[in-house]
Amino acid sequence: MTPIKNCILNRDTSFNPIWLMRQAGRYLPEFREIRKKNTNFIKLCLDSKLSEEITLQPIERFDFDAAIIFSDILMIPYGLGQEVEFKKNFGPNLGNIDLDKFEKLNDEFLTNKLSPIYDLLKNLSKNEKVKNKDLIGFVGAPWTLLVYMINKVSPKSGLSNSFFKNTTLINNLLNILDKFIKLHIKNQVRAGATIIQIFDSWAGLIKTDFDKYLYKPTLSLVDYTKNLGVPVICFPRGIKNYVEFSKIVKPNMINIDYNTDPKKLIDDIDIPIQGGLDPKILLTDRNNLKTQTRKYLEIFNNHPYVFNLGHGILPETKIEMVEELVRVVRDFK
Ligand code: 1CP
Repeated sequence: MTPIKNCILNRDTSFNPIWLMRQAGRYLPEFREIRKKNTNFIKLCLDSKLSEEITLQPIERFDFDAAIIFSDILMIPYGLGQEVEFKKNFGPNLGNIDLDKFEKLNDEFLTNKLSPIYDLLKNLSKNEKVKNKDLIGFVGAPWTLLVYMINKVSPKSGLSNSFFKNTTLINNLLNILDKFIKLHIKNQVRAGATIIQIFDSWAGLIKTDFDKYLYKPTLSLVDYTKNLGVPVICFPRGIKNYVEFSKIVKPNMINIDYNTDPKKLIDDIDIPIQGGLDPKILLTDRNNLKTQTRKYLEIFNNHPYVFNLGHGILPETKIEMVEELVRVVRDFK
Protein backbone atom coordinates (compact mmCIF):
# COMPACT_ATOMS: atom_id res chain seq x y z
CA MET A 1 0.00 0.00 0.00
CA THR A 2 1.22 3.54 -0.73
CA PRO A 3 2.68 5.39 2.32
CA ILE A 4 -0.06 7.95 2.95
CA LYS A 5 -2.86 5.47 2.36
CA ASN A 6 -1.10 3.19 4.84
CA CYS A 7 -1.01 5.99 7.42
CA ILE A 8 -4.67 6.84 6.84
CA LEU A 9 -6.24 3.42 6.41
CA ASN A 10 -4.03 1.29 8.71
CA ARG A 11 -3.29 4.11 11.18
CA ASP A 12 0.36 3.07 10.97
CA THR A 13 2.52 5.14 13.32
CA SER A 14 5.80 3.30 12.63
CA PHE A 15 6.64 5.57 9.70
CA ASN A 16 5.97 9.26 8.96
CA PRO A 17 5.51 9.84 5.24
CA ILE A 18 6.64 13.27 4.04
CA TRP A 19 5.62 15.58 1.19
CA LEU A 20 5.38 19.37 1.11
CA MET A 21 2.58 21.62 -0.03
CA ARG A 22 3.75 23.53 -3.13
CA GLN A 23 6.66 21.11 -3.46
CA ALA A 24 6.46 21.50 -7.25
CA GLY A 25 7.19 25.17 -7.60
CA ARG A 26 9.20 28.32 -7.40
CA TYR A 27 11.88 27.33 -4.83
CA LEU A 28 13.22 24.80 -7.40
CA PRO A 29 15.74 26.22 -9.91
CA GLU A 30 14.64 23.59 -12.45
CA PHE A 31 11.05 24.82 -12.15
CA ARG A 32 12.09 28.46 -12.58
CA GLU A 33 14.00 27.42 -15.70
CA ILE A 34 10.84 25.97 -17.28
CA ARG A 35 8.70 28.86 -16.04
CA LYS A 36 11.00 31.44 -17.65
CA LYS A 37 10.29 29.94 -21.05
CA ASN A 38 6.56 29.51 -20.38
CA THR A 39 5.12 32.87 -19.39
CA ASN A 40 1.49 31.78 -19.58
CA PHE A 41 0.88 29.90 -16.32
CA ILE A 42 -2.50 28.41 -17.33
CA LYS A 43 -1.02 27.13 -20.57
CA LEU A 44 1.82 25.56 -18.60
CA CYS A 45 -0.70 23.77 -16.35
CA LEU A 46 -2.41 22.46 -19.50
CA ASP A 47 0.79 21.09 -21.04
CA SER A 48 0.69 17.51 -19.81
CA LYS A 49 4.31 16.80 -20.79
CA LEU A 50 5.77 19.81 -18.95
CA SER A 51 3.41 19.47 -15.99
CA GLU A 52 4.53 15.85 -15.62
CA GLU A 53 8.15 16.95 -15.64
CA ILE A 54 7.43 19.61 -12.98
CA THR A 55 5.43 17.17 -10.83
CA LEU A 56 8.41 14.81 -10.83
CA GLN A 57 11.09 17.45 -10.10
CA PRO A 58 10.70 17.38 -6.29
CA ILE A 59 10.38 13.56 -6.33
CA GLU A 60 13.68 13.22 -8.15
CA ARG A 61 15.43 15.61 -5.79
CA PHE A 62 14.00 14.58 -2.43
CA ASP A 63 12.25 11.23 -2.97
CA PHE A 64 9.11 12.49 -1.22
CA ASP A 65 6.46 9.87 -0.44
CA ALA A 66 3.81 11.55 -2.55
CA ALA A 67 3.63 13.44 -5.83
CA ILE A 68 1.11 16.27 -6.02
CA ILE A 69 0.13 17.14 -9.56
CA PHE A 70 1.39 20.42 -10.94
CA SER A 71 -1.86 22.31 -11.47
CA ASP A 72 -3.79 25.05 -9.67
CA ILE A 73 -7.03 25.48 -7.75
CA LEU A 74 -7.98 28.25 -10.20
CA MET A 75 -8.21 25.75 -13.08
CA ILE A 76 -11.90 25.35 -12.15
CA PRO A 77 -12.85 29.01 -12.70
CA TYR A 78 -10.79 28.78 -15.88
CA GLY A 79 -12.61 25.56 -16.86
CA LEU A 80 -15.94 27.32 -16.32
CA GLY A 81 -14.92 30.01 -18.78
CA GLN A 82 -13.91 32.81 -16.39
CA GLU A 83 -10.73 34.53 -17.47
CA VAL A 84 -7.77 33.71 -15.20
CA GLU A 85 -4.42 35.37 -15.57
CA PHE A 86 -1.30 35.29 -13.40
CA LYS A 87 0.64 38.51 -13.31
CA LYS A 88 4.26 38.52 -12.25
CA ASN A 89 4.69 39.49 -8.56
CA PHE A 90 0.97 40.17 -8.27
CA GLY A 91 -0.76 36.80 -8.32
CA PRO A 92 -4.00 35.82 -9.97
CA ASN A 93 -6.31 38.21 -11.76
CA LEU A 94 -9.78 36.96 -12.73
CA GLY A 95 -12.28 38.29 -15.26
CA ASN A 96 -16.00 38.99 -14.90
CA ILE A 97 -18.52 36.31 -13.96
CA ASP A 98 -21.23 35.29 -16.38
CA LEU A 99 -23.62 33.33 -14.20
CA ASP A 100 -26.07 32.57 -17.03
CA LYS A 101 -23.25 31.02 -19.02
CA PHE A 102 -22.07 28.92 -16.05
CA GLU A 103 -25.60 27.63 -15.49
CA LYS A 104 -25.85 26.36 -19.07
CA LEU A 105 -22.52 24.52 -19.00
CA ASN A 106 -22.51 20.77 -19.28
CA ASP A 107 -19.95 18.33 -17.87
CA GLU A 108 -18.23 17.77 -21.21
CA PHE A 109 -17.29 21.43 -21.46
CA LEU A 110 -15.19 21.45 -18.29
CA THR A 111 -13.88 17.92 -18.81
CA ASN A 112 -12.66 18.81 -22.29
CA LYS A 113 -11.11 22.08 -21.22
CA LEU A 114 -9.21 20.43 -18.37
CA SER A 115 -8.40 17.16 -20.17
CA PRO A 116 -4.58 17.72 -20.09
CA ILE A 117 -4.78 17.52 -16.27
CA TYR A 118 -6.39 14.09 -16.56
CA ASP A 119 -3.78 13.05 -19.17
CA LEU A 120 -1.11 14.13 -16.68
CA LEU A 121 -2.56 11.80 -14.04
CA LYS A 122 -2.90 8.92 -16.50
CA ASN A 123 0.74 9.33 -17.52
CA LEU A 124 1.94 9.59 -13.91
CA SER A 125 0.04 6.41 -12.98
CA LYS A 126 2.19 4.55 -15.50
CA ASN A 127 5.46 6.24 -14.52
CA GLU A 128 7.98 4.07 -12.66
CA LYS A 129 9.32 7.12 -10.78
CA VAL A 130 6.14 7.34 -8.70
CA LYS A 131 5.51 3.64 -8.36
CA ASN A 132 4.59 2.94 -4.70
CA LYS A 133 4.00 6.63 -4.05
CA ASP A 134 0.70 8.42 -3.57
CA LEU A 135 -0.55 10.53 -6.43
CA ILE A 136 -2.33 13.52 -4.97
CA GLY A 137 -5.01 15.24 -7.00
CA PHE A 138 -6.55 18.39 -5.55
CA VAL A 139 -9.28 21.00 -5.70
CA GLY A 140 -9.98 24.34 -4.07
CA ALA A 141 -12.86 24.29 -1.58
CA PRO A 142 -16.05 26.08 -2.66
CA TRP A 143 -15.46 28.98 -0.24
CA THR A 144 -11.91 29.69 -1.46
CA LEU A 145 -12.95 29.49 -5.12
CA LEU A 146 -15.94 31.73 -4.41
CA VAL A 147 -13.54 34.25 -2.88
CA TYR A 148 -11.25 34.33 -5.93
CA MET A 149 -14.14 34.31 -8.41
CA ILE A 150 -16.00 37.23 -6.82
CA ASN A 151 -13.05 39.20 -5.42
CA LYS A 152 -11.08 38.58 -8.66
CA VAL A 153 -7.72 39.09 -6.93
CA SER A 154 -6.07 37.55 -3.89
CA PRO A 155 -7.94 38.57 -0.70
CA LYS A 156 -4.62 39.13 1.10
CA SER A 157 -5.88 42.35 2.65
CA GLY A 158 -9.25 40.81 3.63
CA LEU A 159 -12.74 41.00 2.12
CA SER A 160 -14.92 44.10 2.03
CA ASN A 161 -18.53 43.97 3.23
CA SER A 162 -19.72 44.36 -0.34
CA PHE A 163 -18.38 40.87 -1.02
CA PHE A 164 -21.48 39.44 0.68
CA LYS A 165 -23.92 41.89 -0.90
CA ASN A 166 -25.19 39.76 -3.78
CA THR A 167 -26.71 36.70 -2.06
CA THR A 168 -28.24 35.34 -5.25
CA LEU A 169 -24.84 35.34 -6.93
CA ILE A 170 -23.24 33.65 -3.91
CA ASN A 171 -25.92 30.98 -3.60
CA ASN A 172 -25.92 30.16 -7.29
CA LEU A 173 -22.14 30.06 -7.46
CA LEU A 174 -21.98 27.71 -4.47
CA ASN A 175 -24.31 25.29 -6.29
CA ILE A 176 -22.36 25.52 -9.53
CA LEU A 177 -19.07 25.02 -7.70
CA ASP A 178 -20.38 21.97 -5.84
CA LYS A 179 -21.35 20.35 -9.15
CA PHE A 180 -18.15 21.12 -11.07
CA ILE A 181 -15.68 20.55 -8.23
CA LYS A 182 -17.20 17.07 -7.86
CA LEU A 183 -16.78 16.50 -11.58
CA HIS A 184 -13.11 17.58 -11.36
CA ILE A 185 -12.59 15.23 -8.39
CA LYS A 186 -14.21 12.31 -10.23
CA ASN A 187 -12.14 12.95 -13.37
CA GLN A 188 -8.91 13.06 -11.34
CA VAL A 189 -9.75 9.85 -9.49
CA ARG A 190 -10.65 8.03 -12.72
CA ALA A 191 -7.35 9.20 -14.23
CA GLY A 192 -5.34 7.78 -11.32
CA ALA A 193 -5.30 10.13 -8.30
CA THR A 194 -4.98 7.93 -5.19
CA ILE A 195 -5.76 10.77 -2.77
CA ILE A 196 -7.63 14.07 -3.04
CA GLN A 197 -6.68 17.15 -1.02
CA ILE A 198 -9.18 19.98 -0.61
CA PHE A 199 -7.46 23.36 -0.16
CA ASP A 200 -9.55 25.93 1.68
CA SER A 201 -6.75 28.49 1.84
CA TRP A 202 -9.01 31.39 2.82
CA ALA A 203 -11.23 29.56 5.33
CA GLY A 204 -9.81 31.88 8.00
CA LEU A 205 -11.73 34.77 6.43
CA ILE A 206 -15.10 33.20 7.30
CA LYS A 207 -16.46 35.04 10.34
CA THR A 208 -20.13 33.96 10.38
CA ASP A 209 -22.35 31.41 8.61
CA PHE A 210 -19.82 28.59 9.05
CA ASP A 211 -22.45 26.04 8.04
CA LYS A 212 -23.16 27.77 4.78
CA TYR A 213 -19.61 28.58 3.70
CA LEU A 214 -17.44 25.98 5.38
CA TYR A 215 -19.11 22.89 6.80
CA LYS A 216 -21.92 22.11 4.35
CA PRO A 217 -20.01 22.63 1.09
CA THR A 218 -16.89 20.82 2.34
CA LEU A 219 -18.85 17.90 3.79
CA SER A 220 -20.61 17.49 0.45
CA LEU A 221 -17.23 17.10 -1.33
CA VAL A 222 -15.77 14.86 1.40
CA ASP A 223 -18.73 12.45 1.26
CA TYR A 224 -18.59 12.44 -2.52
CA THR A 225 -14.85 11.62 -2.59
CA LYS A 226 -15.16 8.90 0.06
CA ASN A 227 -17.88 7.30 -2.06
CA LEU A 228 -15.44 7.13 -4.96
CA GLY A 229 -13.26 4.99 -2.69
CA VAL A 230 -10.44 7.49 -2.33
CA PRO A 231 -9.19 9.08 0.93
CA VAL A 232 -9.64 12.83 1.24
CA ILE A 233 -7.47 15.36 3.11
CA CYS A 234 -8.88 18.75 4.15
CA PHE A 235 -6.84 21.90 4.73
CA PRO A 236 -9.12 24.63 6.09
CA ARG A 237 -6.28 27.11 6.64
CA GLY A 238 -6.67 29.68 9.37
CA ILE A 239 -9.81 28.37 11.09
CA LYS A 240 -9.96 28.59 14.87
CA ASN A 241 -11.51 25.21 15.56
CA TYR A 242 -9.89 22.22 13.88
CA VAL A 243 -11.51 19.90 16.43
CA GLU A 244 -15.03 20.96 15.52
CA PHE A 245 -14.19 20.89 11.80
CA SER A 246 -12.87 17.32 12.07
CA LYS A 247 -15.96 16.16 13.96
CA ILE A 248 -18.43 17.71 11.53
CA VAL A 249 -16.70 17.19 8.18
CA LYS A 250 -14.87 13.92 9.02
CA PRO A 251 -12.19 13.94 6.29
CA ASN A 252 -9.82 10.94 6.29
CA MET A 253 -7.02 13.31 7.35
CA ILE A 254 -6.77 16.93 8.44
CA ASN A 255 -3.89 19.29 7.57
CA ILE A 256 -3.25 21.83 10.30
CA ASP A 257 -1.76 25.30 9.83
CA TYR A 258 1.18 26.76 11.71
CA ASN A 259 -0.88 28.97 14.01
CA THR A 260 -2.50 25.92 15.55
CA ASP A 261 -0.96 24.49 18.71
CA PRO A 262 -0.63 20.75 17.97
CA LYS A 263 -0.57 19.88 21.71
CA LYS A 264 -3.99 21.40 22.18
CA LEU A 265 -5.70 19.24 19.59
CA ILE A 266 -3.92 15.92 19.78
CA ASP A 267 -6.29 14.56 22.45
CA ASP A 268 -9.45 15.74 20.72
CA ILE A 269 -8.81 14.78 17.11
CA ASP A 270 -9.08 11.11 16.34
CA ILE A 271 -8.40 11.19 12.59
CA PRO A 272 -4.86 11.16 11.11
CA ILE A 273 -3.14 14.55 11.03
CA GLN A 274 -0.85 16.15 8.45
CA GLY A 275 1.36 19.22 8.46
CA GLY A 276 1.85 22.10 10.84
CA LEU A 277 5.46 23.30 10.57
CA ASP A 278 5.75 27.00 9.76
CA PRO A 279 7.35 27.26 6.28
CA LYS A 280 9.35 30.25 7.57
CA ILE A 281 11.35 27.83 9.77
CA LEU A 282 12.97 26.60 6.55
CA LEU A 283 14.39 30.11 6.13
CA THR A 284 16.22 29.97 9.49
CA ASP A 285 19.13 27.64 10.35
CA ARG A 286 19.62 23.87 10.47
CA ASN A 287 19.56 23.60 14.25
CA ASN A 288 16.32 25.46 14.58
CA LEU A 289 14.84 23.45 11.72
CA LYS A 290 15.79 20.21 13.46
CA THR A 291 14.35 21.30 16.82
CA GLN A 292 11.07 22.57 15.38
CA THR A 293 10.62 19.54 13.11
CA ARG A 294 11.27 17.07 15.92
CA LYS A 295 8.74 18.92 18.05
CA TYR A 296 5.95 17.93 15.65
CA LEU A 297 7.29 14.39 15.26
CA GLU A 298 7.44 13.91 19.03
CA ILE A 299 3.97 15.30 19.69
CA PHE A 300 2.50 13.03 17.00
CA ASN A 301 4.72 10.05 17.81
CA ASN A 302 1.75 7.80 18.60
CA HIS A 303 -0.78 9.42 16.30
CA PRO A 304 -1.03 8.64 12.55
CA TYR A 305 0.92 11.59 11.14
CA VAL A 306 2.09 12.69 7.69
CA PHE A 307 4.84 15.27 7.83
CA ASN A 308 4.10 18.45 5.88
CA LEU A 309 4.10 22.21 6.38
CA GLY A 310 1.44 24.52 7.81
CA HIS A 311 1.20 26.25 4.42
CA GLY A 312 3.03 26.10 1.07
CA ILE A 313 6.81 26.11 0.93
CA LEU A 314 8.14 29.64 0.33
CA PRO A 315 9.84 30.49 -2.99
CA GLU A 316 12.97 31.75 -1.18
CA THR A 317 13.57 28.35 0.54
CA LYS A 318 17.04 26.87 0.01
CA ILE A 319 17.36 23.35 -1.40
CA GLU A 320 19.81 22.38 1.39
CA MET A 321 17.21 23.15 4.02
CA VAL A 322 14.65 20.89 2.33
CA GLU A 323 17.27 18.14 2.18
CA GLU A 324 17.94 18.63 5.88
CA LEU A 325 14.22 18.51 6.67
CA VAL A 326 13.80 15.20 4.82
CA ARG A 327 16.82 13.78 6.69
CA VAL A 328 15.43 14.80 10.10
CA VAL A 329 12.04 13.25 9.34
CA ARG A 330 13.49 10.02 7.92
CA ASP A 331 15.94 9.63 10.83
CA PHE A 332 13.27 10.05 13.49
CA LYS A 333 11.78 6.56 13.43
O1 1CP B 1 5.62 30.82 -11.18
C1 1CP B 1 4.57 31.32 -10.80
O2 1CP B 1 4.37 32.53 -10.69
C2 1CP B 1 3.44 30.39 -10.48
C3 1CP B 1 3.38 30.10 -9.05
C4 1CP B 1 2.35 29.00 -8.82
C5 1CP B 1 2.60 27.63 -8.67
C6 1CP B 1 3.94 26.95 -8.71
C7 1CP B 1 0.96 29.17 -8.78
C8 1CP B 1 0.22 30.41 -8.96
N1 1CP B 1 0.36 27.95 -8.58
C9 1CP B 1 1.33 26.98 -8.51
C10 1CP B 1 1.11 25.53 -8.37
C11 1CP B 1 0.14 25.07 -7.36
N2 1CP B 1 -0.89 25.76 -6.79
C12 1CP B 1 0.11 23.77 -6.83
C13 1CP B 1 1.03 22.69 -7.40
C14 1CP B 1 1.34 21.52 -6.70
C15 1CP B 1 2.24 21.71 -5.51
O3 1CP B 1 3.45 21.66 -5.69
O4 1CP B 1 1.72 21.82 -4.39
C16 1CP B 1 -0.91 23.71 -5.89
C17 1CP B 1 -1.34 22.56 -4.99
C18 1CP B 1 -1.54 24.98 -5.88
C19 1CP B 1 -2.72 25.30 -5.04
C20 1CP B 1 -3.13 26.70 -4.88
N3 1CP B 1 -3.15 27.69 -5.82
C21 1CP B 1 -3.68 27.22 -3.67
C22 1CP B 1 -3.93 26.44 -2.43
C23 1CP B 1 -2.70 26.22 -1.63
C24 1CP B 1 -2.17 27.43 -0.93
O5 1CP B 1 -0.99 27.72 -1.14
O6 1CP B 1 -2.91 28.07 -0.15
C25 1CP B 1 -3.96 28.60 -3.90
C26 1CP B 1 -4.54 29.57 -2.90
C27 1CP B 1 -3.65 28.87 -5.26
C28 1CP B 1 -3.82 30.15 -5.98
C29 1CP B 1 -2.53 30.62 -6.52
N4 1CP B 1 -1.96 30.14 -7.67
C30 1CP B 1 -0.71 30.72 -7.85
C31 1CP B 1 -0.49 31.61 -6.77
C32 1CP B 1 0.73 32.46 -6.61
C33 1CP B 1 -1.62 31.51 -5.93
C34 1CP B 1 -1.84 32.21 -4.62
C35 1CP B 1 -2.27 33.59 -4.84
C36 1CP B 1 -2.65 34.27 -3.55
O7 1CP B 1 -1.76 34.54 -2.74
O8 1CP B 1 -3.85 34.54 -3.37
